[in-house]
Amino acid sequence: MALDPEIFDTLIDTIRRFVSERLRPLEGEVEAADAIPDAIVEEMRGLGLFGLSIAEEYGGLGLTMVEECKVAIELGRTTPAFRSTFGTNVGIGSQGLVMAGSPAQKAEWLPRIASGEVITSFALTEPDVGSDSGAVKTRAVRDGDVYRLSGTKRFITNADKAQLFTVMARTGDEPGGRGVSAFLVPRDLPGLSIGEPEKKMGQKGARVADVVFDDTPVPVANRLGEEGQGFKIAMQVLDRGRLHISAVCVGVAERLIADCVAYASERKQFGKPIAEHQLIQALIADSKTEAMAARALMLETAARKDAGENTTMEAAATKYFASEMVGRVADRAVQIFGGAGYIADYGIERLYRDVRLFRIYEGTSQIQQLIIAREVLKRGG
Ligand code: COS
Repeated sequence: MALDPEIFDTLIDTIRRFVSERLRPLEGEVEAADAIPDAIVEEMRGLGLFGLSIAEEYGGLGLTMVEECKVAIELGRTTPAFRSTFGTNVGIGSQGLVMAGSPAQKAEWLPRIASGEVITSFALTEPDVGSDSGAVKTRAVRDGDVYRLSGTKRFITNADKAQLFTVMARTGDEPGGRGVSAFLVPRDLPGLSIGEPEKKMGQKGARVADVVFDDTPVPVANRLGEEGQGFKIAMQVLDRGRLHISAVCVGVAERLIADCVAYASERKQFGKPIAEHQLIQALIADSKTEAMAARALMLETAARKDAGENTTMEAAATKYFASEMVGRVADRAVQIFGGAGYIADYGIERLYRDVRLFRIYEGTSQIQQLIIAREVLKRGG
């Protein structure tokens, strides 16, 4: 159920202030340290950001998809790593549990996920399994009251901090997704280890690492849904996550456009601000038009999801357009800033590197094209 509009407006105002007054001044520091300051994580807990998508009965804010996307736009106006801090709790780390968890599983974990006491991660990708996520190799072999998990998960966001993983592992011999089940795996189980955080192109401050299972005993009570449902759970989680990512893309694009307008109004060449040159105006107009289109598409798809429609295709189309859009907007921003766009102090080259990931994670642009085409061909238009 949607929040009272006045309460929601107050939430947005508070988050907007938090982003501009607390987060934006720390962007350089986060980049240099590749870490989010603890004090900021604590403030995020206080604002309820870890529980945006979790029902109020479990201590979350219980936002609708439209509301969550509007919050994600605000968080998009700063270094994306800030959003990743609580992003797994709001999205891919918690939603398998929200969608397929038993009342006992929800009662055990959701209140602590919503408060941010527990950080969650989503463990699907493996060294040999990326886009073809039905080909998961990590095995879960039933042994009495436990499943014994063995295998390696790769590029797992927030793995270094997570106390709970939603892990997709193969329980059956059926090929593809049908043999995959989902499990809630606490960090402290024996045989579970975390690799060193990877060095990445961008999004410094958001860490990814391997999660390795070596005969890890996971209680049968921790399975999400029935055996064989894990792939579908993962796909439904991603359908939802792709909308949230699209909203972040819109936020980053709007931030970049505002930065371009400020710079172009001040920077003078040929005796006048470059904003008065029509070729610069064309770059700004293209970015604005595309950002508006992505925002409209994203909000319409979110509203359809709230209305209970199947939005697999629409979410893929939204993520495809929004992530490619913000790539073009960032590229134009570097162009408008010229030499300054290539220099670290201005922050534009940092966002240019940061946004590159949006076209890859939660499904590459090519996977989104495939999902869109399959569905359109099935529907006949
Ligand atoms: N919602 C619910 N069910 C879904 C679904 C969705 N979005 N997508 C697929 N399924 C179901 C299908 O209906 C099918 O069910 P049946 O076996 O009952 O017929 C089953 O899952 C298998 O579907 P499909 O045959 O389409 O699976 P494919 O192996 O062809 O894979 C893609 C489909 C490529 C779309 C999927 O693997 C994918 O999204 N890959 C990208 C994963 C990704 O985003 N990774 C990023 C890392 S995680 S941050």
